[in-house]
Amino acid sequence: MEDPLSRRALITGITGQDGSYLAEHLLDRGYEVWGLVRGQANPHVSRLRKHIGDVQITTGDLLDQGSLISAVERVQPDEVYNLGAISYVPMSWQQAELTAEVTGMGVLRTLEAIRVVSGISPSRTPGREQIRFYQASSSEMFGMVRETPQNEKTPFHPRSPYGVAKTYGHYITQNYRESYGMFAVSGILFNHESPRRGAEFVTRKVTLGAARIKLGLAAELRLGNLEARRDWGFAGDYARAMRLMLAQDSPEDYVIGTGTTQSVRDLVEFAFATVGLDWREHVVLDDRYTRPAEVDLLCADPKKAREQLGWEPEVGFERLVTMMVESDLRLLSESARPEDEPFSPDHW
Ligand code: NDP
Ligand code: GDR
Repeated sequence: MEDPLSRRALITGITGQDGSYLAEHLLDRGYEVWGLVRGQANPHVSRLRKHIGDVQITTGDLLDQGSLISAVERVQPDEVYNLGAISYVPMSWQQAELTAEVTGMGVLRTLEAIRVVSGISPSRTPGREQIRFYQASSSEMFGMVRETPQNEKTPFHPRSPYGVAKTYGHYITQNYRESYGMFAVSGILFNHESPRRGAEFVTRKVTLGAARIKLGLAAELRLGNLEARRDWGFAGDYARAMRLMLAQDSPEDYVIGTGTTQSVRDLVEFAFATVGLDWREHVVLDDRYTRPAEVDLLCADPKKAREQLGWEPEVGFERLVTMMVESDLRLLSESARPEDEPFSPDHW
């Protein structure tokens, strides 16, 4: 494999939470980093540029095969990380077809772009210096699980159109590896969070909610199912795992998580206690936030990643939540007027 210091990466979904952490990590390792960005004037690009100056941008959309071929042709990457998706699970019931197109078929289109640009066919397999492909698979594929913790061999039973689309993306990645000999891998990542997490996801909704209530900007926080359990880790740790998967000698899939699990109730209790509040005085249960089909319990078995990649998470649940609450208190305190608040409180 080439010297990692001279490698070039193309990241779809670079304007999202994971895209920003992965871009930082790869730049730190000496990579040249390109981001695929959709739209004429994507408002998220200025936020990305503000934090990470050295990323180069090329346009394209996971819905448009030609644009992906052009992007791969232009960038000539050594590695492609497909992080782009409709990633918010409730949205996938509201826009099930679009979710299938972006989150599912977008994977096929990205693999096809690599295959076409590399001239790969059943009779012409890739050479040693082929483009390596990472697919952002998800613990949502496990869905209704019958065994815990979950590892690479646990069967899938997705519970949302998002989970179904991710399962297609996972299998088509495996299929391109088996059909064409491509270096194509999936990281089955469990929930990972950070101060950059979108405000619609439960961790950030809770840390922003606790900070707002603490600062007198709100009185209550409305939530759905408090009993769901997740394996929550820190997004910065998970970006390291993505690169490691592409740096192996052979292409394999890996489960990435902390191996611990907490309920939404635990999350709320801890976040509110961090700012000296009793959550029971502020949290209101609201049916609008419950889902047609829930994933009750997720907990990773990251043994393979630990043993083969040497990967370990560095940030635990309490440090993660504290980091997010402190960041939100700072952001809200720095906002001069309510309309300057960093994110809208209600994404539903
Ligand atoms: P985000 O929702 O923060 O980011 C999603 C990204 O996808 C954005 O950059 C968005 O760009 C881009 N995107 C959306 N639609 C398209 C499209 N049609 N064409 C190109 N790009 C598009 O997600 P995360 O960063 O949290 O997650 C990254 C990936 O990892 C996703 O695929 C997610 O499903 C998966 N994943 C995430 C986990 C987590 O806990 N965070 C766990 C397991 C998997 P735009 O600026 O244009 O909106
Ligand atoms: P998830 O994350 O669906 O696991 O998908 P999310 O934070 O949205 O939900 C986690 C759990 O919290 C419960 N919940 C609520 N969730 C939200 N968003 N808002 C609420 O008010 C609320 N109340 C309770 C949910 O029911 C659920 O059980 C995330 C995404 O990043 C996916 O893209 C990724 O693949 C998976 O993590 C792994």
